[in-house]
Amino acid sequence: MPGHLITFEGPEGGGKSTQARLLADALRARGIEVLTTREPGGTPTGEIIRDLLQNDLSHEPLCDATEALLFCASRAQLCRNVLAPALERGAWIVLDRFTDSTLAYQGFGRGFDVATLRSLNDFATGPVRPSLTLLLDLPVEEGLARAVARSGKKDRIEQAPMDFHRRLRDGYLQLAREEPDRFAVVDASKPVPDVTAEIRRIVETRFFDG
Ligand code: T5A
Repeated sequence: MPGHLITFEGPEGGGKSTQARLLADALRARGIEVLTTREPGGTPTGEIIRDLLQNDLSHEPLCDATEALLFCASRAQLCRNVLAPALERGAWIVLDRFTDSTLAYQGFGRGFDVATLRSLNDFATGPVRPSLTLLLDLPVEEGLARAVARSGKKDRIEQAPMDFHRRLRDGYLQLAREEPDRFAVVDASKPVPDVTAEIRRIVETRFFDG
């Protein structure tokens, strides 16, 4: 596909939304067509799934398998209807969370078999793959404190025990070690301008010959 998909990943509160917006602005300033979106969500169906996943809409406990499948359902809709057509026409996409979130949260966090989740991801994404994944890494206590300071409460997944959050952070770092050509790990505990500068440096090196 002629376009590029850049994904932001990491534990809660790492600044993914903030940095995704800043990176999209910088790419647009170069005259590139850039689409920004998020998971779960990014389509009308995906946004309904997001509400279901985050806000206890059904008023019954979601079982872990349902949770995993709902994330993949939202992904399938986004890939087919938005990402693949945009990449085909040469656009760049800056995406707040993607397949690695399922491996980290549902795999390392909830304990599902990672190979099975990779198959589900492949089924959901079809040919769509990230060119670059920016892993915004920080201690989980710090990230959760930021997320709570912003919204005043924890959503359904943020309420999970600290062990869950520590496992998924370690899982992300393992995924990054396994695919060093795709992943770049960024220290997200630094101030916003420092994180932005590091991301610019990585993107320049990766796509614009430094
Ligand atoms: N999920 C998602 C799965 O379990 N499986 C999946 O397959 C997928 C796709 C999504 C939830 O779903 C889970 C993961 C999540 O639990 P969400 O609301 O999209 O939920 O939550 P997050 O993606 O975690 O996003 P957050 O909004 O919590 O955090 P961000 O986007 O990382 O951070 P951001 O930019 O919103 O910043 C948070 C706060 O910190 C400040 C910001 O101003 C803001 O107040 N901040 C900083 N403060 C100090 N220093 C910095 N460097 C800062 N950067 C930002």
